[in-house]
Amino acid sequence: MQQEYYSVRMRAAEDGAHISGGERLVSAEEIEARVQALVRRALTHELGRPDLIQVTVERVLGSDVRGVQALPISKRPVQTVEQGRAMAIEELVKAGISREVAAQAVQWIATGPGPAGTVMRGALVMDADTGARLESDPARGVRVSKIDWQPEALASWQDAVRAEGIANERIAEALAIASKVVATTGTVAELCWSDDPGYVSGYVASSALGYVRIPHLKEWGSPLGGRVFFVRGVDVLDYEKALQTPVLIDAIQSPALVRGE
Ligand code: PML
Repeated sequence: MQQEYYSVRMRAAEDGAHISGGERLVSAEEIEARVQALVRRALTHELGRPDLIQVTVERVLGSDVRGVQALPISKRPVQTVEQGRAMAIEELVKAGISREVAAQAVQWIATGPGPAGTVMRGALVMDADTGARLESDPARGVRVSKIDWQPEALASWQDAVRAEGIANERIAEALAIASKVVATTGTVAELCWSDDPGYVSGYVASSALGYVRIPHLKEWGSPLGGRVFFVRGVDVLDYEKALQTPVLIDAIQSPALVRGE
């Protein structure tokens, strides 16, 4: 019998404002545990208890699941938010994004790209050359779903990066998303930092740069964060569909961690 997977998606909100979310792609045996973990994440978020938690479980055929290698991780040693944002712009320029567009993307995330300066539930899609925003629903943005690690690949990655203190769920999830979007959707580069007030790191990713971590991209306590996907020459509806194709991260690169930057 063909192997089946299940996409498990959670989103939590309070008064219509996004609080947290999560994506998994798991076997039937893992569904209950994953749903429980995602609901716990929603109920214990530092922004408070949501008034809405939506969990969706959807079957996915194994033949539709594509395997992708995790991007290698490196880190840039910045001390301040200003240095971090300047570094993010430099890395995006290296990835082929125009400097003006890179600066505009930083500005969007820093000021809240949703209606009236709020954070968005999904990511922004920006034309890498003109900076035009392309999401079909600019209030909501786009969401990457059906993404996870194959358990053995996750264990190898955790072993490879443990000594660096980054073998945690948040970074594993962000790395899986970045690896998927650059490998399978034609995304030129991604910029992301968290909207959690207690987490100030983020990254720039591209197929040539890998996953470049930047430890300071916002001030402690700020609820403003988000993701931008930079694209070139895509049909946005096809692009949004590609973000939903099922992917398992099934291999890591050697080295998984690039030191000495
Ligand atoms: C998020 O938690 O919302 C995104 C995480 C981005 C940073 C992950 C990292 O530290 O590399």
